Amino acid sequence: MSNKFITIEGLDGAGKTTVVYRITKYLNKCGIVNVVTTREPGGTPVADLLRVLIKYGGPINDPIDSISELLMIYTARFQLIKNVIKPALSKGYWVIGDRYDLSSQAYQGGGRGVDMLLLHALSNKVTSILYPDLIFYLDISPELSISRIKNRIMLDCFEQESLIFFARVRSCYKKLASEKKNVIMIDASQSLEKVSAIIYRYLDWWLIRSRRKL
Ligand code: T5A
Repeated sequence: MSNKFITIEGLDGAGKTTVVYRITKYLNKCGIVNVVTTREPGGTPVADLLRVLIKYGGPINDPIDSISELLMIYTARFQLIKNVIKPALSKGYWVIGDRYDLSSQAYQGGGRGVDMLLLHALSNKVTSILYPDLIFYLDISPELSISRIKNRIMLDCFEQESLIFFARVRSCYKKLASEKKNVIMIDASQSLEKVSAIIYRYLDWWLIRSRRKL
């Protein structure tokens, strides 16, 4: 456990990308400059190719099955862990991840309803290799999620999903947040300033805790 692998989770539009940026700036302000950020799916040449397929689907005559989607997501994640996250952590860098394994459990497990045996096998494999030290789950309603993303020029497959789909994803996220260790659930319907202030407080606590363990 490095204490340096933090991931951000939540529905589309929850504010993950914004928070990853703010955490990085905050760590820099605290004198921590070696910070790598990741965004899933993606982050290596192979994972970025898969990101396009995962987000926009296959051609009309070859639509992507939900099991294939799951396998692609995990392929992308394994590439990212092996070629980016692990090497960064082993050099002593902090890694701030925009999505990680809880996303697959919430979207593919909760949203798509894929075969849970397969999902758990993949998830257990990934989390046994690397489990985040700290996870911020930004909780918003499906309605707020859709209202924050609806004006985008191009919506991906997930962003076009129904309220019911997002409700299933959220309820799975909330269940996971209550069961898993090191998950901090934050009401992300609050202003960005309030959400950031809560996260900075946790980071202060986390930094003190990490330094004591050195
Ligand atoms: N996926 C991914 C799976 O199904 N399974 C998986 O295992 C993985 C890893 C990725 C898609 O892939 C799926 C889920 C996703 O749909 P993506 O484009 O990377 O696609 O999508 P997201 O990761 O969801 O990124 P988004 O950009 O859609 O959402 P963010 O990053 O949560 O939100 P952000 O920071 O871009 O903010 C969105 C807008 O809201 C505002 C921001 O300013 C911005 O305009 N905002 C706030 N406004 C008011 N108050 C706040 N507190 C705000 N926070 C943000």
